Amino acid sequence: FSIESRLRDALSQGGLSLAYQPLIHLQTGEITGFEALARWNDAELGNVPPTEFIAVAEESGLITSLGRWAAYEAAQAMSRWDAKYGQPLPVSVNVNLSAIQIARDDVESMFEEALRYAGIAGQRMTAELTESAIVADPDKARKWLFALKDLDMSIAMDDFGTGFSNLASLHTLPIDILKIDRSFVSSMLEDRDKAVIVRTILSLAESLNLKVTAEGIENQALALQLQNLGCWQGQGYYFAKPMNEADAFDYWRARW
Ligand code: G
Ligand code: G
Ligand code: MN
Ligand code: NA
Repeated sequence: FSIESRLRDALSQGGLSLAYQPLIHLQTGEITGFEALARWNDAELGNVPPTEFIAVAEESGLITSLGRWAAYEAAQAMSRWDAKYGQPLPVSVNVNLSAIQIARDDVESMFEEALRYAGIAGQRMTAELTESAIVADPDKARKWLFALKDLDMSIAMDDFGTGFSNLASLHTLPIDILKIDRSFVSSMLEDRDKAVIVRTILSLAESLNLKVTAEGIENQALALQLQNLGCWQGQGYYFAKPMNEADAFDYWRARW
């Protein structure tokens, strides 16, 4: 309860921030974008892990304002990077959506307003959602997913492989990217079963014409293996940890 009221204050007083983790094109090494990850450093509680405060936000209903804040903040960060660089950076930002947030809010107008407010093209923003967000209400999902496509946004399925997947929906809904969960990726070189799952997801994605991001790439051997398997994009501590807005810009600038 006390965490909830402190989170409410943090949301209204600018106490949250976003950290940005690079997304790397595995064949070229280029930085294609960043995943935006919420961070909360509270004066009394210290650094509260996102899994903890996201859960509190979902239980309390604060997830609607947290989600809106994240979409606006991510779009405005891009516009601040553009201003610093003098022209639009060729990168996109991935914003995470909670299934509970989606059920309660109009994410279509949220993104439309956030993009318009910051003056950012929709093609520079990707929505990350989990399978549960679709399973909960497939008809509603169809409507807002197509609405995000009308904004030129991309759609990524987060934590892919861990949830209940209706494989038909991958084909009938406008999903662009599968993010293979790091529980499969990080141990795929030692664990044959994990490697089989990763290869199966890659071949499923190829058949359905979807792009794949491998999460949890923690060393060079994994990066090379996924590159050899033809995986499109990678993310993980081997490339970079999530970093603040200024460091993310410098990271991009130094490699561009
Ligand atoms: O790196 P990390 O510990 O930041 O993230 C932990 C979890 O919190 C991840 O599953 C991530 O998707 C989730 N998360 C981080 N930021 C957000 C956010 O802005 N909105 C939602 N819904 N989830 C987030
Ligand atoms: O569920 P989601 O994919 O949004 O979660 C992203 C989370 O994964 C963040 O907490 C981020 O810090 C974490 N993460 C990113 N790269 C790695 C990695 O290489 N190894 C591990 N263990 N965690 C990672
Ligand atoms: Mn994610
Ligand atoms: Na994930």
